[in-house]
Amino acid sequence: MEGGTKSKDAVLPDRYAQVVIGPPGSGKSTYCNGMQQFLSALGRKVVVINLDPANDNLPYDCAVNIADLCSVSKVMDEHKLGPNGATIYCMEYLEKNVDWLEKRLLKIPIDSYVLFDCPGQVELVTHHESFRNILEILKRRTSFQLVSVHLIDASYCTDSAKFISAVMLSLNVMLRIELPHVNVLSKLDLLEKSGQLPFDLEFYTGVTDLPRLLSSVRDSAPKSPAVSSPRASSSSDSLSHRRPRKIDKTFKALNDAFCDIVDGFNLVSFVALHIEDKRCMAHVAQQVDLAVSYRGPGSRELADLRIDHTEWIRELQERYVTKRRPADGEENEIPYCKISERQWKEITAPRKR
Ligand SMILES: Nc1nc2c(ncn2[C@@H]2O[C@H](COP(=O)(O)OP(=O)(O)O)[C@@H](O)[C@H]2O)c(=O)[nH]1
Ligand SMILES: [Mg+2]
Repeated sequence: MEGGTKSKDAVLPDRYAQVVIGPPGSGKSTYCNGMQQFLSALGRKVVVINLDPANDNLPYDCAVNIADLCSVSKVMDEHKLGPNGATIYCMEYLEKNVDWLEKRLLKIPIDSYVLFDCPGQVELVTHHESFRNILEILKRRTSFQLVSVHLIDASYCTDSAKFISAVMLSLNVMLRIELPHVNVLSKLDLLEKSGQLPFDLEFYTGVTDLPRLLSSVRDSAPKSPAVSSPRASSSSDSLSHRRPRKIDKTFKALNDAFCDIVDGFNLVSFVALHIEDKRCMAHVAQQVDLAVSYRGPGSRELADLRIDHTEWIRELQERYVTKRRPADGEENEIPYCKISERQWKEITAPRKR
């Protein structure tokens, strides 16, 4: 791996690390497990660090586990807090005791490739300072070259309003976290079960035309009658039926403004992932390497994949949306990945909760 000091404070060569974030249940721990196996098969020395104090059943062996310092269950018991409060408490505690983490990170061999499995509470990234401060300290003191990988459940695509909010969240996270960044639509295989997609997959991965998505939200929204309508004022009417037109107008203006911001930045796009699909994994790994110009074991092979983006998304559309599944092993073998299709499925199979 190529190295080099970043500043006069940094004494160690660069080490590369993915900061894996995303809402609870978006697949972060499963991703860390799969990515560890995948990159190891390409020759990287991959270690996983669990920074999620709510992670009870880890699917991987981790080099450092925040649970050895604090955990959500203990904090809930000791301080009579709910799960969200306890997670925030744990992050603040980790920030105060960041030397604990630093000491352990510095023991990890220099040529390792690190995956940080992070907590799922989005507000920790979007509104709270501790998590950001911890990353800052890591960058400064341990000379990690970080890239954030933000997982969003692909089932959001089935509901235009939810997808717009997921795009806004992704943009918010990108701007707050200020790292090279890759957005991932996870659990692609579940699209089959979540019902029909209003648009093609390419529309979502490319975030190509938010205004069109917005008009689909409006078309599907129930029309609200004017407040003066005698029926609307009856006590049995639901709140949405009594929503005045003025609010609809304000809501529309707000959504328009959101879409303008996302379009204006032109920053948000997604890479699609089904954890059991090795070619998806390779594509995500390739994009993550590109984001930080990683040069190390397997990076050339991944770069050589030469995946044509449009073709690839069409193939995924067929596999996961219009359901033309390849037979086991067909089309999915990657010559340089030493894990067979069968082994890969065993490693990554979704866990029963
Ligand atoms: N079908 C399917 N399930 C997945 C995939 N990735 C993760 N899961 C499942 O989603 C659930 C939540 O995953 P987990 O990694 O614990 O999410 P986290 O809370 O973000 O760490 C688990 O039951 C996983 O097995 C995927 O690509 N497809
Ligand atoms: Mg987890």
